[in-house]
Amino acid sequence: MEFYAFVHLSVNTFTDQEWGNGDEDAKIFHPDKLDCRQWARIASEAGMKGIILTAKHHSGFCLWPSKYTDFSVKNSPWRGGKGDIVRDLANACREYGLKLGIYLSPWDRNSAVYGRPEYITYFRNQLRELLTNYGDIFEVWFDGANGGSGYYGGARETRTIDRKTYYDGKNTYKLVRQLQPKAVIWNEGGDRGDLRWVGTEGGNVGKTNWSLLNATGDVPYDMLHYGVENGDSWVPAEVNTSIRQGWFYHEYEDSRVKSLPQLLETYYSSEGRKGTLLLNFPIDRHGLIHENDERAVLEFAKAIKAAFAVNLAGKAKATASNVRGGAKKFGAENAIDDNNESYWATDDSVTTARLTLDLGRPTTFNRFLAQEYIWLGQRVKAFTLEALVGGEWKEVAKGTTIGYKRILSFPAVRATQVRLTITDAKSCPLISNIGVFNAPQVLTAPEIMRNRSGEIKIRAADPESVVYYTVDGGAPGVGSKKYTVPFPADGKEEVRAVAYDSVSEKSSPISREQFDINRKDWKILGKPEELAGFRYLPDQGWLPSGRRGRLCGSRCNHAINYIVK
Ligand code: FUL
Repeated sequence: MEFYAFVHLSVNTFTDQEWGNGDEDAKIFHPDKLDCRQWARIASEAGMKGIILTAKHHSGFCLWPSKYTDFSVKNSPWRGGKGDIVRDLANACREYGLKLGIYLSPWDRNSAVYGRPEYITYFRNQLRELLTNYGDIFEVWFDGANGGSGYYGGARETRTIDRKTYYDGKNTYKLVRQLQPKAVIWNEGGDRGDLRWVGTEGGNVGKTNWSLLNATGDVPYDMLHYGVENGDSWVPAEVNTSIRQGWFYHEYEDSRVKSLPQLLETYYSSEGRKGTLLLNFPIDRHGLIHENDERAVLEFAKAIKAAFAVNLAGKAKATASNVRGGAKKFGAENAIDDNNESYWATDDSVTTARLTLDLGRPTTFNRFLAQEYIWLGQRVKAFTLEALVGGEWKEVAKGTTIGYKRILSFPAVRATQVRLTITDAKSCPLISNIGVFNAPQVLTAPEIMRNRSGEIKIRAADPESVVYYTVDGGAPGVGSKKYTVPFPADGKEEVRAVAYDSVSEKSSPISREQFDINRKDWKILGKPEELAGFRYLPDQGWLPSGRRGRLCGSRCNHAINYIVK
């Protein structure tokens, strides 16, 4: 699936909370412009392959009219209680050629029976509704957040469960297999599913990433994040993260949607490390993906498309140090034939091998992509990448696991040949695809910051961009000062900066920051008795008691927290 969407929507969208308590009034749920076709259109335009919906989050509120509870859309004013969001989304997904996935929170802060055996029956009844009434489901997501305080039918207490035994995962999974045999089950590692959590919601999985876990035993962070090299069960990593800080919509995050550089970093740290990427959109109170999120994801999709538009290895001449039985079927050229079903393979006993691509002429590139023929397992443990620059082999990158897809980024090199050396593998390597790309620089406006000691730091989104800046209010460009290291600037400053790609001769938008006198240079003016609106507390220093005034005189030894220049 590679890249697919998560959408979070529930009653707590309307209370501005990340987790609903379960005591919300269903009447607050009124996404007046809800349009699942908008979600599906955006997901499809972004190149995503499916959408997973929080059919029921921890609040217990159901986005479909479940027969088993009143706490659902049927008692909300939305569409007069006649609506069904799961149905709408199933239809929209069908229209846009996307797959539908279901998130059903095992923890239910509304249910009176949560924590008792009856709840498992309730939970499975709901699962059955979702897995029978809406067509094919590609993924079932069982959240790991489990037990705690809640409404619980009015009990308003804290309920804890033994997460290892309470849900009887084995039998719940049986139900999923029976109702949706093709669906994959995600969980946070406990009852092994088909996909695993990666131990963080930060948007990254380990650079070393094995798709294996052991079928039994605990799964600590390291196993979730890096997998288990010699594990006995196939449980690949799914990287789930949100396009904003929160999973649910909060208006105050409208201006904090992840930037292009942040999303690209997520991409290279998830899909680029053999994980799938499940990117969340918090649905807003109108029932829509906010325009800022839409803009961000489409810009991101465009940047990825541009980065991997042309495989510069596509027409190369491929040779290998060893080919299984010398057979054409396993020849090096299979790694660049644009067909993931064919692969380069070595003899059984050969676990170190080299594949060389002659690019025919000097070629500039900064990305390397490799894929193993994953149907026969994950094998590569370590590899290096070298480029023939000016007649000499130069190491440009190295990595550990490859798996389904590994992408390495490095400063652009201009070379006539490139070679992949597998230095260690669990058994003979099988490489189905290799790509060499020259990703255009990401030219977003550079970030300008000043640290506590007064130094200005400028950071371009792309480490290869050249940064030019001015401090006199003038427009920066080639010919202005070139930024190399942080520079001191204690006084009032206006810094403007631009990132520049010397190859394409393109520039980023200009960023501009105004700094006031640095804190460390703030001076104390006036005398303590002159302080208007401030109180001195011996243990806390000066605190504003309403409005700002002039502050303590320079002869005063009091600890001062608030100082006016
Ligand atoms: C977490 C939940 O607690 C969050 O609210 C969110 O649904 C996230 C995807 O999983 O564990």
